[in-house]
Amino acid sequence: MAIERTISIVKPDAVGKNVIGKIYDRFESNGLKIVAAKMKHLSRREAEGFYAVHKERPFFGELVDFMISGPVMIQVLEGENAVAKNREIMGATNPANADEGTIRKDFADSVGENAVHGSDSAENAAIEIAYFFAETEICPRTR
Ligand code: DAT
Ligand code: MG
Repeated sequence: MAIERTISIVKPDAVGKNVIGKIYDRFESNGLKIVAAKMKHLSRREAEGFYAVHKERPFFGELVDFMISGPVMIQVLEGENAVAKNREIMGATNPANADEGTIRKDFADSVGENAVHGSDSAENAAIEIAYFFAETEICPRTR
């Protein structure tokens, strides 16, 4: 299976609950390696640009307001099948529908405030990684 990279964001609700480490443990326990990370309080413009694909959705304003309500922790995860594996570890968008043992089941309160973001395809992962990180900020750990 191919080694991939994906973007993960610990959203303001989970940063506020002080569970960054608990969420990082889920990645590491499942074989994903953190190869870059930064904490950032996004500007409105950064959040709107990141979620531009959703700009016509009715929840866009609410989503942007939430994403700039506090700092986020942004990381690049690397590993076999990283995009799909991270999505699996995250659980369904709505925590009410998330499987037991997933991040959203354990740490999210609602579909709007759902603890984590994860890229949904390898193609979008590449775009999202480049949105937040220069290649020189990424430290490959697989050889
Ligand atoms: P995901 O984050 O699982 O990839 P998505 O890409 O469909 O989900 O939506 C992006 C984010 O937008 C999601 O994490 C939370 C918010 N969102 C999605 N559907 C929503 C809804 N029905 N009401 C409020 N916020 C929603
Ligand atoms: Mg998505």
